[in-house]
Amino acid sequence: MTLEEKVGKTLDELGVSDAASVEALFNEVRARMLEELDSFKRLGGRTPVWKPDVSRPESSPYRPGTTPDNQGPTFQFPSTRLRVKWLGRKSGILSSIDEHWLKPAPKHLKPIVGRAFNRLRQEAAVEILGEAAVAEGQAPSTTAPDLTLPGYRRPLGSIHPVMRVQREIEDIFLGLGFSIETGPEIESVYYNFDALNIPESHPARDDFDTIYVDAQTVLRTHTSPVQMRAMEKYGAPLYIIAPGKCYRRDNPDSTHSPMFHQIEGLAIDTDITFADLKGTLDFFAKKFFGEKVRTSFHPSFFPFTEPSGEVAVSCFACDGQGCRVCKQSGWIELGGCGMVHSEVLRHGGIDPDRYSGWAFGLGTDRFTMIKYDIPDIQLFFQGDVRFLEQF
Ligand code: FA5
Repeated sequence: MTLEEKVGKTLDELGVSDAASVEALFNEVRARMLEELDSFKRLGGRTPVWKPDVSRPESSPYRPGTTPDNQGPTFQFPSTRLRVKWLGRKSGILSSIDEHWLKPAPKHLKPIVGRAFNRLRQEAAVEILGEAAVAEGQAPSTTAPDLTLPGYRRPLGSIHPVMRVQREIEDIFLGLGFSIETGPEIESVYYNFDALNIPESHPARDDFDTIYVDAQTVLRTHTSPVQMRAMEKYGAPLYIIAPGKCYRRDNPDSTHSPMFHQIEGLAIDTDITFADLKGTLDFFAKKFFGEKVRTSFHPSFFPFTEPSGEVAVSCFACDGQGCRVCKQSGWIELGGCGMVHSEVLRHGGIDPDRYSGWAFGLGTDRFTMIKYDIPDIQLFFQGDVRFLEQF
């Protein structure tokens, strides 16, 4: 016999005639109640279930349901089912027990059944109503929102430090008459390598270093392809900077990130010399780091510039004496530079006998680390608000 059937019979019909059997019967009811509560909680009983009222047409924005005031859409909680089943006034299990076990109980059992019934009723109220209150406390309001309440204040973000530095660099070059140019991050092998005179045998083209989308497409490994796109688009004379994201198969460490930022600079005109490059970068470094800094150029190699160099700036923190910022060297490397290779000019449709140009590529993230004395590049990409809100 199921519990539901048992509570519909009298104690006499159930053959219960002494205190021990009454106790056992109520224990069975209690165990069942706790079991149902447990599975209700385990099965996500706190999630409200949309309960549309089918008496309203589908198109109605309000499909009132079971709320007493019948206003607005409603949700039904699994807890409602549990509450009705156990505590429902008409056909709830406790009402049935009252009706069939307590009221007709023989005189000698009545006080025992009464005590057991009261205990069960109290437990049911605490367990079932308590759980229902918790569940429904998390529910969306079923009444219309109060439009007179003040709104939520959303915390405003701030400009990311790398973007702040990028804009600072852009401003300096805009002041010199350069314009800002952008290019795609998903770039063709042609623009990323071939047009820049980077031969197929070059190690940078290896898929150990470059992220290939397919055989002819890469995530650009530097901002230099924008040089070529700008040459094709505008011809000479040309004065641009090209900021943006780059991607390499570099393992993340304190100075490397697989995604990082560069700023490319390109000037093409008649009679452009290495002295123009030196003068421009020296002016830029003084504007960015302070008037006291000096610049220094060392020979280097890039397939797309000839001659090529690395530019360094005397440490703005120790004035070249050697400190933590410059790792005791007195100098800070800023990036690569050089005179645009004649072959690259030719690929861009510019006559190298008439025009010459210089180019540079700076790591914006590294600049930001130097400027704000940030020890780990990873901090830029972890989205930790405690770090970001300091800028
Ligand atoms: C280049 O990418 C050249 N295209 C720069 C250039 C442009 C030279 C024009 C000449 C003319 P390089 O691989 O050295 O060069 O990168 C330039 C800067 O990007 C580095 O100095 C460094 O600051 C930054 N960089 C490179 N790889 C990473 C990385 N994984 N994480 C963070 N910054 C990086």
